Amino acid sequence: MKTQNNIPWWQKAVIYHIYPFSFYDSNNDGIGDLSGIIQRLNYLNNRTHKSLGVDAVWITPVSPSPWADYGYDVADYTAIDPVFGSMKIAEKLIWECHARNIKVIFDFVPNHTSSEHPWFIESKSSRDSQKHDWYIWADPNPQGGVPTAHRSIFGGSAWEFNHRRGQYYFHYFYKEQPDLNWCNAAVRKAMEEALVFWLDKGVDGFRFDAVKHLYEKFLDIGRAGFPVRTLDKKEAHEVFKGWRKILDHYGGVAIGEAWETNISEWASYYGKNLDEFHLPLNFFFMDTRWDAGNIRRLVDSVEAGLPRGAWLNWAIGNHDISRFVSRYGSQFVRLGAMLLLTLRGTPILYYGDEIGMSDVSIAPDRVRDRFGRDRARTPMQWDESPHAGFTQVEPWLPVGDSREISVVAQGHNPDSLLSLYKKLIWLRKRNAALRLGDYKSLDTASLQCFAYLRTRGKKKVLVILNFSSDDQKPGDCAGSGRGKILLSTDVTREKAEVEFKDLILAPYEGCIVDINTE
Ligand code: TEU
Ligand code: CA
Repeated sequence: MKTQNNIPWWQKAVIYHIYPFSFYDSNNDGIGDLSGIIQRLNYLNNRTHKSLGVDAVWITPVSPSPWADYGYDVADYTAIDPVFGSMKIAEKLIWECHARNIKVIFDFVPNHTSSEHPWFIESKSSRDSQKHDWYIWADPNPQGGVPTAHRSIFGGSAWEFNHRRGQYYFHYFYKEQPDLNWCNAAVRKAMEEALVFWLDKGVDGFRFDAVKHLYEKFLDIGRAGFPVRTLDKKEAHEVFKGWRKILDHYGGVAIGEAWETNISEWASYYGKNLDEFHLPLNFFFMDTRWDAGNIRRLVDSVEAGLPRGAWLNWAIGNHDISRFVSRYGSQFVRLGAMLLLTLRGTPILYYGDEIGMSDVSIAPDRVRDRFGRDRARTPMQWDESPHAGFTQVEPWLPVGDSREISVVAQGHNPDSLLSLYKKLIWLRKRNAALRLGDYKSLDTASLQCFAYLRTRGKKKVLVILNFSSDDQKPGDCAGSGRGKILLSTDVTREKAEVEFKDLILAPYEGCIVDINTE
């Protein structure tokens, strides 16, 4: 068996996903910033059980951007947007994180730049410009009009006309996000240089945005819909391998964002020889039925589809979709926490989910994102003061009700969701079976329960989750008669020895049970 020391840090980590606009505003301009993140690092991990205990932060883009897509339209890959801080503050952030054993993962947006990036400004200036082929340009079709009928995921045509060139450029996302031409070696090289720039600053990895769109194939003019993705294209895999080599050289993690619903397609991002992404993001919990049978089937099939030798990751929310509580209902919020933090694979926790933040409705005059994603990007609710302690001025997006849903309110309460998250994270940290053990699902007497074993050497931990609104008896599912309760979603439950046949789970209760096999 591998010793723990050979296991890369990102397999042992819990990652915390920060939307920087909304984490903490240090200078009272209504927008979160890097100094704000620094000021709140002790909340994330001060090396004691009083803090959340996360091991890494993934911060969505903080480079200069006109914010057509809130940072995902990058105008300079090797600088920091002044609203978020400066290069000096970014360096300080990296230093302060490392001082607390927190790794730093940046977001990297390779598929497209901002339409205000100097590369695009040069590219659109003329058909003879030096960067004329850095983006995807096409002539109007012979009848005039768009080259093909392809659509942008955000609505409308994927083609935008440019008068100077008398040509169209392609944008899979907003028209302010022209797609780079990845067939061009100069583009590939410029992007690699940007990666190395941040790695040399001490960044520990990247979450590579929208990687399934790097290359596309355009079908006939008349064909509507989205361009065909060309994952089967050798070039895409070569690019992923190139990034992976760079990351491996620095000991960093390469996380790939490809929102796949098909397990074998998702698995293909690991690479045939496990030489592409370390962690292709897992979206299988984002839009599914939240019941025991379905969740078990899903976890079992993702486990089965994982290439041998690869490592999983799990998440229950992100900045592109409705909050977990609003998607599945608040009754599942503790169960979701326990599931996320007891499965095999790196958990990725979206800021605010640890206190159960829900979607905030956005009045029409406050809308920021044209695609309707603001509701899950609202300011972190620190306390119950006027702007939830996030800022002292009107924040960039409205805040939710922070009377009960806040870090301070829940921090004082040992029964709160936040306290449960802390317990789960610290338990996972000290329990090798939970952190690294094998996974095996079990049949339970009640179909409303999902139970699984996590095993590492002699250490065995049983997790049982009751997805129903009634008491349930999971029965003798673990094949062993008894165990000791380590943690329940009802944190007041006595940490006693239990006979499995007698164990009764309350509605929506989950339990982690230590099984001593010695
Ligand atoms: O998202 C890519 C992506 O898959 C989205 O189009 C997703 O389908 C949509 O947001 C669902 O609501 C990434 C980022 O996460 C997203 O915030 C960016 O807008 C997008 O890339 C473009 O950079
Ligand atoms: Ca600010």
